[in-house]
Amino acid sequence: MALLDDLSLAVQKGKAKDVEALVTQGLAEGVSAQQLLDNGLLTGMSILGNKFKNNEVFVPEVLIAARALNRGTALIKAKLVEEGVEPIGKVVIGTVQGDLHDIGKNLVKMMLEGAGFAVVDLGVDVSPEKFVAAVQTEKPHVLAMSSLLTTTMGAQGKVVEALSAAGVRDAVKVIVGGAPVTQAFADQIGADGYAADAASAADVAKSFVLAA
Ligand code: B1M
Repeated sequence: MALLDDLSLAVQKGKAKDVEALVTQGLAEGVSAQQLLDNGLLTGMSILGNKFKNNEVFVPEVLIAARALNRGTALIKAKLVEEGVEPIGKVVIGTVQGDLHDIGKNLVKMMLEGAGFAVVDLGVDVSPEKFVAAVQTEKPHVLAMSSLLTTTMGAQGKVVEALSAAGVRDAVKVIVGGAPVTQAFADQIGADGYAADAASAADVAKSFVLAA
């Protein structure tokens, strides 16, 4: 579909206004939010990601593209999140210390909100202390952590340890994810759940709340 190709291209070029216009147009024409996300926005980022890997583009281009992508997902979120629904539970979410990647984390947040959760977003580069403090004050059902770097995924384990040290490990279910994270890694650090993608993260969080 031409609109989805144009959307992918607009993300790659970091054209935020074009991204906004194309997403708005797509929604008005009845293109599903999922299609706009998977076949437009994320396709664009995936193509750019390969160029980044091959040193054909560099950090500034990727950063500008990420901002454009986030403008698009904000519009989609408005479509996905139902109005006036009572939250089914609360989630605290963040990207771990040392890690600035937030596109995947934002998608997980969006899916959680779409599934009816109230979400407290701590942002990126979140220290174990900050995660623990948020669990103590917000009292969420689920703590969700994202990590995109092999060098930062270990910080997820540090957060689990910090929760235990603070005596609040049993007060919350911990879900981890992000490109380098696996079920085996989640088991190794003592997380309660792992999800490979944003939609599955929402399913796992829901299963914890429904089982409680
Ligand atoms: Co970065 N980067 N980056 N980067 N970057 C990667 C991750 C990399 C794979 C690129 C590469 O070299 N091939 C590589 C990591 C290598 C590794 O560790 N294995 C890398 C690197 C090396 C770096 C720097 C070190 C580069 C440098 O400075 N030399 C640097 C680190 C900065 C830091 O964090 N301290 C860096 C910087 C950046 C930018 C700032 C430029 C930018 C981030 C902008 C932003 O996020 N606002 C950026 C980007 C955009 C990427 C790529 C291109 C795209 C990542 C992305 O957003 N994907 C990425 C290459 C790639 O993936 N092709 C790359 C789309 C997103 C939807 O996917 O986040 O995986 P993802 O989320 C998925 C799942 O993982 C899952 O759900 C989502 C899909 O539904 N998921 C969860 C995520 N979190 C979850 C949590 C859950 C459950 C599921 O439960 C709680």
